[in-house]
Amino acid sequence: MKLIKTSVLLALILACQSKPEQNQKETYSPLVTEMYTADPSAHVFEGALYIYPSHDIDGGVPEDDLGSHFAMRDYHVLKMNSDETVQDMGKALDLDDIPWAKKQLWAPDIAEKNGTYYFYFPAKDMDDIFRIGVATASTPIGPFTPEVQPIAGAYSIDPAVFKDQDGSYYMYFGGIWGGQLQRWESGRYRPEDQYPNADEKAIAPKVAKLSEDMFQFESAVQDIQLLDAEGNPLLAGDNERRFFEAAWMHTYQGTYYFSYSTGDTHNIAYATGDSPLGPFTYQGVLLKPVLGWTNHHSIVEYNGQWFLFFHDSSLSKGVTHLRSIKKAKLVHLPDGRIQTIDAMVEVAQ
Ligand code: FUB
Repeated sequence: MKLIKTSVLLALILACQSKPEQNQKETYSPLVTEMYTADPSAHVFEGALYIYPSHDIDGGVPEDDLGSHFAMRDYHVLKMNSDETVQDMGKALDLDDIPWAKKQLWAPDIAEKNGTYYFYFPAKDMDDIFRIGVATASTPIGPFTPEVQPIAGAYSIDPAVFKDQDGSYYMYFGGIWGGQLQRWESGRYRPEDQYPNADEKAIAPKVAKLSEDMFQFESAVQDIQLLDAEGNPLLAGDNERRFFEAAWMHTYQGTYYFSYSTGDTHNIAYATGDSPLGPFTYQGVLLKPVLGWTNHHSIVEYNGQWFLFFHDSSLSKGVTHLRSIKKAKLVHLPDGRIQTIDAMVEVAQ
């Protein structure tokens, strides 16, 4: 009995001491080399793992702080084979087929309900305002048929759709700077960028519950509260921790994990809470900066293993808007934290 107690105590001490840092730096390879892919949203459908990325191209648009050089025009669906290689299942949606969209098909996501696949994507409309649209298909690989109008009340970029245990679906979205979230702080679109002062509350990511038919918002758009350990909101000047873009939600052992990119400080950070609507308490960095400016990820459990999908610019030797998706094993530590991954690579020019 005493021996059992001692070993349990030892295991507890080790668990408490386990650092969220990875012990060894691993190298990760691009999963697709025939084209550039980014912003991978991974999901398991019909027992297989599918990835819904942005399809990066060189659109010849000069680089600026608004991300105009991310000039994507279509989406492809990828499927992971049993040997963990990835195959391109072909083009699933083209800009030319979306009546309301003018340019910039950025990070998408997808959800399945009753055998229909709802593909959510941001694009700039004819007035250069980012909106979020939806397209449907009867299979996970499409092709997807877009609705003629974007989702009413949805704006900015990077939709991430999460199905909760009770069958409700929530969309998380938003991105500052080129993602235009700062232009919606009054509740309506204003073309001027309005940012809070550094000592004021940071601009919040947004969440809304999806309607039964998955085509609309059932609830009003809500701010996601991101708090520090003392329960104070993260501030606009806290660039290392505040939300920038690339929201994702997953649950693990009953806890809701809201993860996101910190943008100009290039981390994928995460915060935890007890409900899909938050509030969420900041916990740390799960993916350190990668080669390239953007950092964007998804987290999925497949065949009993947790995976982090992310991208970097290693295949293009550092070109910001020509990225490639990668994957890493993600480890939830016994104390609820996530082990930090360092996937930075050096590339000879
Ligand atoms: O791919 C275009 C944009 O870059 C995404 O929407 C952002 O999250 C960033 O990855």
